[in-house]
Amino acid sequence: MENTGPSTKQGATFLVVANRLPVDRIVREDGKVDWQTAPGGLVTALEPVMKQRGGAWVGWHGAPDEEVEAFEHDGYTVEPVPLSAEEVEEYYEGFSNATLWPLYHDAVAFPEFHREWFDAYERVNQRFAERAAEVAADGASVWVQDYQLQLVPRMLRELRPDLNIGFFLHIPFPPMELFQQLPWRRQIIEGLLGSDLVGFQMPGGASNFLRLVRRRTEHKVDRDRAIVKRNGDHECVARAYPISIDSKSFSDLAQAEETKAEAQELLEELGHPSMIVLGVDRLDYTKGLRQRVRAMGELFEEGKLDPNEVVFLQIATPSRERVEEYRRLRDDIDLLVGRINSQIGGVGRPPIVYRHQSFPRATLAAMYQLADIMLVTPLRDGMNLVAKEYLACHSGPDGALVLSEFAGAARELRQAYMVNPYDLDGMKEAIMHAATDPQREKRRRFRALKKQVAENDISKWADRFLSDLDDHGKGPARGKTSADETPSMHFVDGEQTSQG
Ligand code: ADQ
Repeated sequence: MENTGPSTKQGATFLVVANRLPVDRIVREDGKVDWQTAPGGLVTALEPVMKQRGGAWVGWHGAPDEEVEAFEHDGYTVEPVPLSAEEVEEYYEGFSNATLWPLYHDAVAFPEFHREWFDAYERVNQRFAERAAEVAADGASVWVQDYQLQLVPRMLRELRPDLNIGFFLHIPFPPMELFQQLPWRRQIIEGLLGSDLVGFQMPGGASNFLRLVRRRTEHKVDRDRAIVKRNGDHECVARAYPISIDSKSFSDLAQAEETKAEAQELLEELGHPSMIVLGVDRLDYTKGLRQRVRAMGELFEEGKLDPNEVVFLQIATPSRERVEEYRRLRDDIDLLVGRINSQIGGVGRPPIVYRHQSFPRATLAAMYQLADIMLVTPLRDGMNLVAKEYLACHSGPDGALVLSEFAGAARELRQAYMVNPYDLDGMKEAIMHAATDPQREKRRRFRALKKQVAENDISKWADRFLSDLDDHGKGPARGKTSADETPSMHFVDGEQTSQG
């Protein structure tokens, strides 16, 4: 991948615009200010892209009521956008995480609709658009990220019609029947239509979106694109680009001597069990933790898994703790794990080792190395990078991935042991299947899965998206080619689903 976007005096020729910067500003106990990598899938995915391409990353720095100057970081410019405490509450915790997040994830929690939250969302989106407009060079490519910023593409196009504007949604795009609940559905669709290219994790997301455009707006839809008639026509192409990870750097990390030593220490701490079952998630109700812990608890209770031999290690990163649903989930999991451990455990190590904390990437890699079975069982997930990280890091030939049908990753990782996380008995069966499958069969599945992740990494994903953006964009920095020259499908196969 060439370095297409250094910052210049005239502005950056490549920009990422995301709610959060890849680094959080933290103030240490001694008052010293420091920056540390922000957790979450978006940063894991985009940081390597940015390091390679250079340019500018526009986003919030994670601390409210604070203006921070732009600075250089890892070869690109960080452009912090300020948010007030009230905006964090209404735009971020409110509209983004208590309205859009549950609505886009099959309404697995009840979405709340408040007009003042949307007002804040609009105001903050405008601020992001203005900052991007200020720092982008003529004809630059701007890549807007995720559900917090869906109004930015249109706002940005109005400010800077010369730019190539791409948008990528990291979470599912819901079916029309659900999306239509949203009182501000028209603004969101029009916001996204400001893009030259809108990317989704799944083909179903792209078709859900185009169906809405056809039914709910006056714009024409032709195959995979909407023809938007406003301020001069433009075409907005909608396609699937399943995201991945920097596979090589994860597998190198897992192979490093320090990581292997850390894995040995961990094994010691766990008392050398004969089987380690692992879960790694942000503590989020979409990740299916309640169901997973119950399934494992029942397997221990019924004696199908021996607590002296098997340990279930569940890591949950604290997340969105000021949102009510998340606090409730945290309490539920604490209670559930406590109950199971007190009923089943002996005096030694408990059957469920639960850690509610964030770990350095090297420690996660050590855990992935050790895990005989990886449980990834979300109720709904755009992709789920943890599944791919496990496959990149686990080097033994006998790993096993138990994967929810409702994770985007299930579409590519077909050799996983698939589960419907709502079906507790089915999930227990799949876990036992993974635990008892003959070695030959396990190895066959695992080899195929590892190959998939090694061959489809994050740079392939970014290159595909950005080269399509170059093809469809209209800025003078990139030549426009005939849309018909580009193959219209970029996903693994052409199957269409109703979920995005
Ligand atoms: P997330 O919902 O954040 O991402 P996921 O894709 O699983 O979900 O990424 C989580 C990231 O956080 C992983 O890189 C993982 O290693 C890291 N992480 C998890 N637990 C951790 C811990 N205890 N300590 C440190 N790091 C931890 C959103 C969408 C996903 C989509 C991604 C990328 O919801 O569906 O895959 O964006 O598009």
